[in-house]
Amino acid sequence: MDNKNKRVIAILGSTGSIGTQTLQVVEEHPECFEVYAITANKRVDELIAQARKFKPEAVVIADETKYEKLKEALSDLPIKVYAGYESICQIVTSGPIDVVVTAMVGFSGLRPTIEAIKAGKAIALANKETMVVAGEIITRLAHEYKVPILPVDSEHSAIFQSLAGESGNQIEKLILTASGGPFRTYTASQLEDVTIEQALRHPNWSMGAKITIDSATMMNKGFEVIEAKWLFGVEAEKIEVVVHPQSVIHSMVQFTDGSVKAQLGTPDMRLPIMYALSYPTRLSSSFERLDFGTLGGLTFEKPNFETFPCLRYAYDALAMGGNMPCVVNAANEVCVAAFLSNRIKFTDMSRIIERAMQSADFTIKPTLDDYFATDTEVRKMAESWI
Ligand code: MN3
Repeated sequence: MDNKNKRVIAILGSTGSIGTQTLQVVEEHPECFEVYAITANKRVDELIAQARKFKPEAVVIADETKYEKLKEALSDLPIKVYAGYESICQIVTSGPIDVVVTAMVGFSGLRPTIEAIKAGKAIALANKETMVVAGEIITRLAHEYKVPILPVDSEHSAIFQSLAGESGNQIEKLILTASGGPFRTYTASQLEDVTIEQALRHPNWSMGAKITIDSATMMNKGFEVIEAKWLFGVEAEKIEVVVHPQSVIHSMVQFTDGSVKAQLGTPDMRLPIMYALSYPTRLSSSFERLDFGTLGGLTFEKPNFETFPCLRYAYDALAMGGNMPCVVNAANEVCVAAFLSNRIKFTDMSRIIERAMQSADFTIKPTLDDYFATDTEVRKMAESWI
């Protein structure tokens, strides 16, 4: 990549963990990237600071009550200011944008991602819920509009990197590594009394609150299995999860000759973000290196599906197909928010998700509208049980 070939990017969810790290990648290589648009949900002060620093063409705040403040704070700069969810869905279609980094949280990522694909924009996919909910539609649209979906999730980036140069070669198995989260060694009864603070203390990765809780329940890994199925076209039976507490191997691919390829690195999200944005080129970075001399052992163990039932529910949902992954996602979003606001216990989350799977209307061939209806229905249902 060179100056004449700057990639023009839009970052949805620029004030979140992935969003701010994406901007750090831009700072690392200003000659390669140009920020066209940034959007945030409601963190208006952070958005103002980012806009003043990176001077994008446009900024969008989803929370319309924050519009006046944002507009006022940027009034001395030639930056277009918009508000509302609809504006986010529109801004991604802007002509100059090459890549849309989808880094917002949850189901809300679905519509802007679809709009971006239909406008022919490459997707740097950080919002895994989009793939969990509607992987079938997203992959079909990406194929139809000839749009690449570049994984930002570290496991999927590792698989993507391991597959470089392997086109045409058969995959025997994808092996997703999991840190196991803060409660890896806990028993089911110990899990009953864990606190929000404990659940938010991830051993290796620094991430947003939603995904950190998902990591603690291992729902995150379950979602990554679903994400891997759609990104790489590999059936669930061929996707294995292995717990690897050091988070040095980010995931692996086993080929039909028995050979296994892995990608290793420090647990730093800027690495997969940068690879997604510069693909197929690798850019230099000042990030920390692995030091094998001091690394010590790498260990592996089987995941515990009894203690962490959310992982099992994700496999079950994938096997059932239809709108079932959407059901699990909606129930999970409600549960994580309820846990984070101290309204339910940690172990209530999996109980409510299981109940939602048993109670929701099942549709085997959902349309996009069906996904929205399922999401609304399940949220209402799960809220009523809390
Ligand atoms: Mn991940």
